[in-house]
Amino acid sequence: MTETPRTALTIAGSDSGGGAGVQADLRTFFAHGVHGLVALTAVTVQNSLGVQGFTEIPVDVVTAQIKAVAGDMGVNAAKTGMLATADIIEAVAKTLDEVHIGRDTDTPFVVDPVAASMTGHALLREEALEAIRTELFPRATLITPNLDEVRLLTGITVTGAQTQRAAAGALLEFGSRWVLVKGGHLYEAEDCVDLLTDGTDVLELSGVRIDTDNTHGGGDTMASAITSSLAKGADVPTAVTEAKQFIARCVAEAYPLGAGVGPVSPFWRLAD
Ligand code: PXL
Repeated sequence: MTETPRTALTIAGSDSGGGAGVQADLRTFFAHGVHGLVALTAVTVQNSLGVQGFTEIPVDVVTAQIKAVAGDMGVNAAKTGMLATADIIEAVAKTLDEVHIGRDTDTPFVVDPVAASMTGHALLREEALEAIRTELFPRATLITPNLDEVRLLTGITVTGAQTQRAAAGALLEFGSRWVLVKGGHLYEAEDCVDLLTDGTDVLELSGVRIDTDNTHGGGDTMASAITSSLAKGADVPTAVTEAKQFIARCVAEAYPLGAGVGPVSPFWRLAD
């Protein structure tokens, strides 16, 4: 009989274009040999040119999905992406406590604090930022904001190594065990440095900047690659290091699709 694989749960929104959101998470979990479980929070209408709108899933349906899979199949690691509203965030936080997922349990929990699409379309109602800070961060094993999200969450504009450290310190105060401040577009034409810290250990993870216009789903793919490694039992520094190597290839092999921004691609992992 075939062995049951490790499982990872994504609590996130659907991208009709298939490159971000739960679609990015599922293809990343699959590429890691991890069985993906889904609690859908919202349905976005979008293509390569941008997000045209979204509608959220009723709160009780979101929490019922989490309880259904956690109770029967078991969850080895979980992540959140687009959560859309404060009501969904508060209900997800409460449900995660009930099913024993989060920083003080045996099941790691990654929070990717998705606030907007790359094209600037809001994916979170405004009042929900505070709920992310107070309800989700204290339950998180790791949070993975990009520089725009860092600015929204802390008011700090990261312009270099020093402000990146200051932002990491400010974010840790919200209560996650670890924070990864992704350097992203900070160092034009130079290596891109991500800062990972739990307040004691500080790791600077540098990666080569890859020149591509097709970066849709990059943040989601990074967070779900980390979640995949955590589901397989890696510790946080190992999971983030492995995910950085994974995402570098996904960005290098991103493909054009549609007239706008194409998706990063985990397909390389499956090639013979
Ligand atoms: O990449 C952030 C993101 C997350 N989730 C959904 C999205 C996007 C970006 O477009 O559509 C559903």
